[in-house]
Amino acid sequence: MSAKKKSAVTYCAAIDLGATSGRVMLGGWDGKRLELTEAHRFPNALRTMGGHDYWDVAGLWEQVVAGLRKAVALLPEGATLASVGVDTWGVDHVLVDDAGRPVYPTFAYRDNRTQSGLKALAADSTALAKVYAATGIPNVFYNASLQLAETVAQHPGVAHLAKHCLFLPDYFNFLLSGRLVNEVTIASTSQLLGVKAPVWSNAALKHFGVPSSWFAKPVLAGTQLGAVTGLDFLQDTKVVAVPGHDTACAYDAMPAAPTGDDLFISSGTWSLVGYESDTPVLGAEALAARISNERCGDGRYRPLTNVIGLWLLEGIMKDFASRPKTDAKWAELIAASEKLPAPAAVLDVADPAFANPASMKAAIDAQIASRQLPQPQSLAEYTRLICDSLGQAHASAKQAFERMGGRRFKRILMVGGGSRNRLLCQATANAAGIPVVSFSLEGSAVGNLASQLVSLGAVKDLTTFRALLAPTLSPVIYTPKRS
Ligand code: LFR
Repeated sequence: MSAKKKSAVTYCAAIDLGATSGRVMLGGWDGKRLELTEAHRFPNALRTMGGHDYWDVAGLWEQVVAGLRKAVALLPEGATLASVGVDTWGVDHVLVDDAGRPVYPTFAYRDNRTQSGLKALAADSTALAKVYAATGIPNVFYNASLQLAETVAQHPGVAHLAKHCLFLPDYFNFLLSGRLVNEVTIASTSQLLGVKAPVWSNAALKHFGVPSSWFAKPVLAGTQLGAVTGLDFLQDTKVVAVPGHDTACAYDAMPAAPTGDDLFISSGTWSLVGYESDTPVLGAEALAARISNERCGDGRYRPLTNVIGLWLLEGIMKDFASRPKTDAKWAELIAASEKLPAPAAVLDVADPAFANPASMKAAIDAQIASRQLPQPQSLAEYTRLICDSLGQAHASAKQAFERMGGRRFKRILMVGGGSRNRLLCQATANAAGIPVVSFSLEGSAVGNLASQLVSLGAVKDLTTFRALLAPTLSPVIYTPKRS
């Protein structure tokens, strides 16, 4: 037995990469309470070259290493980092050879290369229904299935050159541990994983022409991949394959009632509206409502709808030189928007023109002109219109889930950046007619840490973690109001 006294606090690092920002969070768990410290935060953006959009994967890795160094520097004297885990946005991937060397660039999911595949599948209702029945994932422009189909069609040689398809968290896990593993939550964003059992769907792989040899049977979240290799400042730190998908992590962090009548919104660049379930929601109506049956870390389902989210607000800000640059200015903008009357009509936020426009203002104005709606005159008016439109879209998703999933939701739990936006929370409560409980929580990072703590045996299970987390939070409750 080691003579060293074991620290009463378990320290883990969550590497949480989002499409517009990334962070490394240090979590300290004393058996009852999670202390979160932001070790490192950095901006992220897709890079455009020659008319295509890519991720700077090497740049992200550099930030991950810088963040881990800072996390270690924050540890109290004598303490060590027990483990690290990585979560990222969904669908994007690195094709590697047997040694893990990338053989193809990593495109960003907003790149337009999937447009023709998207339209072709949308036009073939038989194939669409077959793919949905096989995978439980609807036809969305960013799907890894469409991306990989385009890669293989454009460059057939890649089918031989590449030996593994690693989704981004899988790839960072490889850089940390040397293990080439696919994790289940991130695999489930691809539209290539089976919806019945969490194994790759031959029907989907065949439909998209993607080699099945690229994928290994996905591991459940919480699987330990061994010690960090190759970073001299980390000794005996384990790499845990946490839920690799940031949305799965955010859902894990929800201090949900065990009765199952909470609807979840992880509100960030996207608004991910959904819930946890033992069964998927399938069929023609679910496909028409674009319900994605993604997986939880333990293999259960997260039926959810992907609403465009704060991407709209982030986009409109770029078009206004007067955009707020400090927290105080943000608060002023939100206060000014709150005072405005509710807009006469909301935006159709599912408009494909909002996916990756050169100017979000121009895209919004075009919809407004075509529907002959009143033209917003100021940034406050756009902000109000966007938040009310998102609130309405959240409420529509709730209704769809109640109808199809046979549930009745009593509350909406909100985490992520948008949970700090009063206007958005109130608009959601008003449109949905039930309270919104907002947690101002870095949901993905907390869920990432929860998975590590359970894997290390520092917490019994996720239910226990949620029960211990809930009383340590200070939620804000928004009750529905008539505007
Ligand atoms: C959110 C998210 C969504 C996914 C989108 C694209 O960050 O992971 O869940 O649909 O990004 O991957």
